[in-house]
Amino acid sequence: GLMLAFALLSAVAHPVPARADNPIVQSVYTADPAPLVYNGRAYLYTGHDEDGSTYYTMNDWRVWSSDDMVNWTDHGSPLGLASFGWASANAWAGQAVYRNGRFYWYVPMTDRATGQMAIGVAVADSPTGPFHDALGHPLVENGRIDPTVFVDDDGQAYLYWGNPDLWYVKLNADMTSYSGSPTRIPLTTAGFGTRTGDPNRPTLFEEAPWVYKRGDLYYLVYAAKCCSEFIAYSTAPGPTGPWTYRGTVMPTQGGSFTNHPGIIDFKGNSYFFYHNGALPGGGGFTRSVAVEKFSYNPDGTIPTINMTST
Ligand code: FUB
Repeated sequence: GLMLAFALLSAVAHPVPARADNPIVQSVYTADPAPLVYNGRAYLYTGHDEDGSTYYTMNDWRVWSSDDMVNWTDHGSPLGLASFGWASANAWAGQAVYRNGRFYWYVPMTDRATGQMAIGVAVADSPTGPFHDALGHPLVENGRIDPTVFVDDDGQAYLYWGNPDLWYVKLNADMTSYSGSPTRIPLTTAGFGTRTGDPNRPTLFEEAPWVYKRGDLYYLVYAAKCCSEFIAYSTAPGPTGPWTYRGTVMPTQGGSFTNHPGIIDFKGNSYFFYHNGALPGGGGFTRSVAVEKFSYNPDGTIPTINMTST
């Protein structure tokens, strides 16, 4: 195992040995995993909690990759707040996608001009960057966080975001502009389950949406019911709904009051990415990303997935 890891890592530009077990990254605190499969390799885009944080202290994003889901290569920090001239703080949860030869990474940050969160987009020619601000201003000035991006089979791309509500907009083919106005997805209890005890939040949806399609079914996986969050999901016959609540993916576990999902298929298996507080010194603001292999049930439902116990 170790010799193989070093043999693999010696072939790459920035070899930083990563242990084969969870958490995936043990050299820094990471959060908000967003996996992407490109050209037979799994890329993992994450946030970065600064050491010793007692609130969200997040200034940059990180990229990691693997060809076996065991040995991970550190690609450093090809994107940060400093990449966006308009951003002042809070490098929170994003997602990267491949389209027409380029990589687009959607990330929320505080817009210095408004003091509110807004969503920016960075672009690169390689999955590991360097990324640069595609626009020089926010893509969506929405006071919201946690963008997830999905390109449907017909080529139409959608950008969704969350907390406290849930929205989407249709991206144009250039991936850096959109058509029409953002649309609010109705948070019905049939679609997103029932939360009790918070009149402002009648459903379980909290934040961290992750949208994808498998077969004919569209999946929306998300963090439910802060705090402490669990991971839940809904499905729909189309990318804009109507959504039906399907239950729990990952129970509340792991010593971080947030969790954040990302799902891919890779080399014939399905993988669920999440975060917790499992590293030494870990907690709600010093998180670490992890991954579990899983199999869909024959009817397409997602089984309950537990964190690697620590
Ligand atoms: O990492 C900062 C925020 O915490 C993310 O945007 C949320 O999804 C939660 O994980």
